[in-house]
Amino acid sequence: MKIVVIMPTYNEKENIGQMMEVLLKKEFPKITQAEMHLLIVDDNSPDGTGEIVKQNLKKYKNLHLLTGPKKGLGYAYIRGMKYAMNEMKSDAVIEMDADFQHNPADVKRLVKAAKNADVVIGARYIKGGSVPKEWQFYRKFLSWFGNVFARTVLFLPKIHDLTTGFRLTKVGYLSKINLDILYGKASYAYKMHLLNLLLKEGAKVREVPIAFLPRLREKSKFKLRETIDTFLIVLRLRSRFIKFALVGGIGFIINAVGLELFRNTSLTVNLAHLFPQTDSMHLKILAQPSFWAAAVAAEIAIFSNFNLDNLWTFEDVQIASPLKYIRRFIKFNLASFGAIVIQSVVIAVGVIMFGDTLIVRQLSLVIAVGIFVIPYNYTMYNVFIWKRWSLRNVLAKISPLK
Ligand SMILES: Nc1nc2c(ncn2[C@@H]2O[C@H](COP(=O)(O)OP(=O)(O)OP(=O)(O)O)[C@@H](O)[C@H]2O)c(=O)[nH]1
Ligand SMILES: [Mg+2]
Repeated sequence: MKIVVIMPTYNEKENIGQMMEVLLKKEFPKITQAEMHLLIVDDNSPDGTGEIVKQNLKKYKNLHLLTGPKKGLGYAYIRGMKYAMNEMKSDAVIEMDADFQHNPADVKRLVKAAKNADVVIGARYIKGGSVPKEWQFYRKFLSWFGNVFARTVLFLPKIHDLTTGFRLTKVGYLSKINLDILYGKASYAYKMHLLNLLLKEGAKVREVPIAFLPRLREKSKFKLRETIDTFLIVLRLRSRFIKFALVGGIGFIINAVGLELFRNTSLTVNLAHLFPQTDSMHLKILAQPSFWAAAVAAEIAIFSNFNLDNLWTFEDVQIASPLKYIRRFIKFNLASFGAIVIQSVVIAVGVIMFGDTLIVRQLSLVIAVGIFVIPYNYTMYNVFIWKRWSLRNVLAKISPLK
């Protein structure tokens, strides 16, 4: 197996000499299961980083240099990846920083983990991993929050570090990706999109804990703007989910207003009176007018959601024929029935425990929808109504969580 460590540099003259020496003389020889190469992608650094590398090309046969104009980190990596795949015929590439924030000794651990994985992530947010303790609170928080945000929005609960710069990727999967279309090439934000596409191709991922070390020499190129880019890319990759959420938000308002409107109608009060006020929990739930008001409000919201989702959220797989429309609307109702039951039960339990007040009803509704109904609905819509996902893949994603 031939593995190329791709290392972009911009003004790293204080680091690059030592980095080449540590990797090429000390660490690479320890790796026996692969033929290791170092490819430095220097964007014509004005401080002469490229010159330092050039002087060493003769000394090390597995050292390579690509130079070019400065366009941004992603562009540099993509140039390096194409070169490693097409010219060097590598079997895997490793993305790594030149400033010793990635410990050269960890390369060996990534290579070892690649034995039974297509992508190996040097993860900071798992047991044994860390970020620099020198970092200011805001940077620690942004990095941590960015990951939690991306994991939630992209629904990748099993992966703990989506934004790390230290990764190994097998060419078998990398070559399937059109690198030119990646978002965020001007910074490290491209990493989010790349990993997302690799996962869609079915790449098997393993995480290895790494300590992300403090930068000791030379200047940081960290820009807040690039972190914001990463957030925006996460949202862009989830535009369907955002539409779903907006449609759901409209449904939520219909729900909330409906709950109050229908609570005192003769319909819901009479329905509630059909059931005696007893100590039995089941009957007690049905004896609440709010239970029935919530159910009626939910049905109206369902009708609105179905139509808005069909016309907008799932526009690309829209249900057009009238017969199918009716069949799927019935199915949509069946799927939503679960949501109504969840919601009504949570609200009734809340009302019984804390009293039938506006605050209790509305808070119960927020909890019911926020925690249970949203993930349930999105899965149901994609699997059973608009049929974009297979049930098997969904189950594989959520269980068993390791
Ligand atoms: N070729 C190339 N390399 C770059 C560019 N920007 C950053 N790099 C390199 O990419 C790596 C990561 O950049 P850093 O400045 O360390 O970014 P960071 O790790 O987020 O920030 P610090 O924690 O402050 O170091 C380093 O090896 C840089 O030299 C660029 O535009 N072109
Ligand atoms: Mg750095």
